Amino acid sequence: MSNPVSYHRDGSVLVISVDNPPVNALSHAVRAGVVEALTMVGDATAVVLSCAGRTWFAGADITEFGKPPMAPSLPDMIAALEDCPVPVVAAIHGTALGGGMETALGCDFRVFDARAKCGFPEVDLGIFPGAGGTQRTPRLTGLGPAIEMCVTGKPINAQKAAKIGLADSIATEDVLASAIEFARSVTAKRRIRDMDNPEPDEAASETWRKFALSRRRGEHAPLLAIDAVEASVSMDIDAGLDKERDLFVGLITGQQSAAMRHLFFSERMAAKVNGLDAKPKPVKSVGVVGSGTMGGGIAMAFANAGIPVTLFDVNADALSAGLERIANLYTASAAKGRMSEAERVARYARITPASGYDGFAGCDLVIEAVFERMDVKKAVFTELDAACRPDAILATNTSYLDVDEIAATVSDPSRVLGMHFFSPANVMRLLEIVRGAKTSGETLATALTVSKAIRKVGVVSGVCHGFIGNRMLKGYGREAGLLMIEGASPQDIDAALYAFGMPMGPMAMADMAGLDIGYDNRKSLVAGTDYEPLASSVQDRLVEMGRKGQKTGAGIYTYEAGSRAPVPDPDVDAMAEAIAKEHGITRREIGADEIVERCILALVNEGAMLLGEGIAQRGSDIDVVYANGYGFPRWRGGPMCYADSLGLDHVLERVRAYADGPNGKWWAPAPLLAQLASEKGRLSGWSQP
Ligand code: 3H9
Repeated sequence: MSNPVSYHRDGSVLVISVDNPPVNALSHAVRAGVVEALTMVGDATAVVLSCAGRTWFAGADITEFGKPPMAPSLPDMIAALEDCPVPVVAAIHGTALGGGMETALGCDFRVFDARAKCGFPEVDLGIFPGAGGTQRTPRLTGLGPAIEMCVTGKPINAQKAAKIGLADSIATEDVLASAIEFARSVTAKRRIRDMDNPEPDEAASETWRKFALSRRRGEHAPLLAIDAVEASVSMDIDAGLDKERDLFVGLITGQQSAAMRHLFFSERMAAKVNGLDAKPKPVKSVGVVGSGTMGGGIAMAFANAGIPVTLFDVNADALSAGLERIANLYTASAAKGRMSEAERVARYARITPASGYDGFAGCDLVIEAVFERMDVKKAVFTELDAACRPDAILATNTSYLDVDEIAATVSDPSRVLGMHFFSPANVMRLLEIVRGAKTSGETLATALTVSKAIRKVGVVSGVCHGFIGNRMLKGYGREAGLLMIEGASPQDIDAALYAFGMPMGPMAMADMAGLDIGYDNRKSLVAGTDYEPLASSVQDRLVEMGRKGQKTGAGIYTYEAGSRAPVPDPDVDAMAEAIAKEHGITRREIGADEIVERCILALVNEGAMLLGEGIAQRGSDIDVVYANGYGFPRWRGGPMCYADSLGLDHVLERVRAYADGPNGKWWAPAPLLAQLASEKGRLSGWSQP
């Protein structure tokens, strides 16, 4: 491999350039090259460190984590920058992230391109800055901003970086030329390690601890990041760096970081489909049929990404209401400072209402988001077939229905596929891309590219009832429903799964979604074959009483007017008790461990089942679906990764035990689970041969 580091003199300045595509990760060759280049200072009066390509260093090389360390380490390289006898200036463009930002802090000065950003996203990998970021940042910014950056992981722009002391200058023209100019003007080094300790800031520590405990619940890294940054107040820099390293090593060798790194790579891998070499078609304008919550959210997702949208609804009043809802959402976002006024106006202006299907005549892609009923969907696709260009891609947003049956209604089914968004579609990152039997490679490749363009994580699924996510959820909901009959209260079930790390338990979730959705969906299924009727018996009775969940003020829980806080209802416990009696079931105390085990292993077994059937391409794709669409705790890596962490032998043994139990017919072990358990394989690492 050619050396990614080169250097040349620009007058009195030594310019070191790094070129390690795609994101200039600080791999071993880069670190070694920079250390070596720094020995070439000679009679130079200053050094400029710069990167080629699209960005400054995007961080340590994550692919090296978990492998034996190779000197020089990142801290060694940063020490070499600090020890350089002349001032070193960082010329930052793109994103200076993680170890990349720490490298910049090892330099004496930082010149930012006006569009550059910097941040510490390590927390999303289950770690925190481990190459001095927790000690050097607060010496420049004070404690609060340093903690905020480490705990939220959110990058800040160059202007904010200048405001809090991280950027010394902002270049409006060429950043390298500006940095060289800057380097000529500096006369002395200004190492952060020689600066005073920051002042304590108890209020900031307290605020961000609270934030970490609620918004990053269950994660170790954010709280330890606060401990590390706080150490900068009282410890000298070397003692602080030692403390940072000790805590960092504990995190990077732990299960949480392994799980979050697994998701990092899995999310990028999901976009790659085995054997797909077709080129995507350009998508410059999109149509959406149906202006309800889902259709509106989909329209916003495209408008937010700069893609013009035509929105149509057969019901003119619904269309006006949908547009008004979109306008209100944009106004609320702008009021909260999430977008500028100009941006609000521009995004809304990208959505054009249409008065008929002929409004889609110029669209490259049209997405149907109407009522979840096969006859309605088919009627829409027949209209689309007549109104759209023959090469336009037609997508259905169905969550359960057979995409092949829908595709059969159009003259060329190769241009049909499912694009299953998650609500709210303008916010949720997951997009299930459902490949029908006749979907062409070009259609699939286009949907994957569109997914990235609208900043979603696209995961490809085959056709089956509920695709990857909702099909697996069936087992999870089934066990929750059965546990309620067997003796666990709804609040016990929700508390156990919340403690496991889910954002809310299945009972509260069912109430939020509306109990009637499952009820209606079950009508087209066969009780006892497709689903376990006992598991939904309480919910069925509730729906028949008009208790459909939050929207009717009562479901499994009751809700005070205007509140979303679930209030346990003894009538529901009594109902579960009565049903148990009718079925001759003796109710018993059920602990949190059993609740979690049954609900989560039901997910795992179903996941292994659909991997074996070829519905999902890889185990890691399933993890991506669950982490991005269903709130599965990222620090557990997704259900497949979690099963691997338990050990597949153990998982199989427990699944077999449930298969021998009273609801055993639903627990037949997935053949792939049995196979991988015997081969000492991993579900999260498995992919279709
Ligand atoms: C760290 O720095 C620890 C230190 O504090 C302490 C150390 C002692 N390493 O995302 P993209 C690959 S931890 C290796 O699609 P984009 C990525 O897998 C690090 N590879 O591009 C993909 O590969 P492929 C802290 C990396 O334009 C390709 O680059 N830093 C790394 O949408 C393109 O990636 C971070 O967490 C890496 N660090 O977004 C930043 N980063 O093509 C992580 C990327 O084979 N990176 N790759 O699938 C990012 O957030 C985004 O990649 C970035 C570009 C915003 C930079």
